[in-house]
Amino acid sequence: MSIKIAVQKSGRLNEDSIKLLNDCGLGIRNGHNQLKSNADNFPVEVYFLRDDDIPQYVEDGVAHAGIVGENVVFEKNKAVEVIEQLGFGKCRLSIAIDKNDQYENASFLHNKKIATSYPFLTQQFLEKKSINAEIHEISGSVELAPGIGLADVVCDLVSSGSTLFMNGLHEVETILNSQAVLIRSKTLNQEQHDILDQLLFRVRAVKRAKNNKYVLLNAPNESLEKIIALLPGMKSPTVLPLAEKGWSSVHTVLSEDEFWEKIEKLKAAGAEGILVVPIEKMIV
Ligand code: PRT
Ligand code: ZN
Repeated sequence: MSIKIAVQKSGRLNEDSIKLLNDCGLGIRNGHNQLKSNADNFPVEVYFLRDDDIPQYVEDGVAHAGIVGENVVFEKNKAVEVIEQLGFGKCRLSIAIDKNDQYENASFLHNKKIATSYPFLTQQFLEKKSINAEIHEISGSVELAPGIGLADVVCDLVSSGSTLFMNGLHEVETILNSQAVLIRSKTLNQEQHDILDQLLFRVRAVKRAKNNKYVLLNAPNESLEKIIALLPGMKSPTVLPLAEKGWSSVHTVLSEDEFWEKIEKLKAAGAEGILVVPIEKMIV
């Protein structure tokens, strides 16, 4: 018994998806020229597909799980379960208009022609705002549509914003914030469910590790109390005596979000020789 997981064959999510599976210990080789690859150490077959097709395969149970952008999952609106956000492939689906136009609210879009590859999500947004507009579906290079007279505005994915900028457009409204997610079929039997749960456990350990750093520092014993009060640790920080009398080494785990702020405070409290080390897996 094994499960099938669909990932993007080539494109923006391909590398990070395979890296995540490999960080989970699966031993997958890249599938640029192949349809599938078997994991070395885990009962999983990885299928390489166009990202747009992944929700349908997972709905049908042809693939038991998949890695795909939330933007695609919600646009395709298939009966699949989103079970984990994966922290890569971050972007947003936004409305953008000519940089010289003024935008106060969504009523600007009344009777406009909107070019997009996301007709379902765009329509949903327009309905929520009670706007009547014409949606013109195109499959690529949406940002060119206003310039060639195909549409007045666009609804497209944005990450840095430079594509919009280079085409004389500015972003006025975000419809959806998106990142890659793990999706699951609703047709799994108990055994498939259990295999996917094991994988999910590993995915969470890898994600947690990526968001945390192992920190070691030296401190004079009289500063210890102040320093320990600043530190969370997995349970509480480890404190070990140094060979030099009156000094200790303190070990702890800090999350990426609070990292720089905490380091400043630790230095101010008397910490020296601070080492920061990446964590490979983190099981709590
Ligand atoms: O061949 P296949 O159908 O599998 O791939 P694809 O061409 O449909 O998708 P691909 O590889 O371009 O993107 C896959 C997924 O990556 C998307 O569905 C999103 O979930 C995610 N993602 C993250 C992005 C971006 N960032 C992104 N910036 N997808 C597309 N873009 C495009 C956007 O469409 C626009 O053309 O990049 C341009 C904007 O980028 P900035 O940085 O200039 O704002
Ligand atoms: Zn696609």
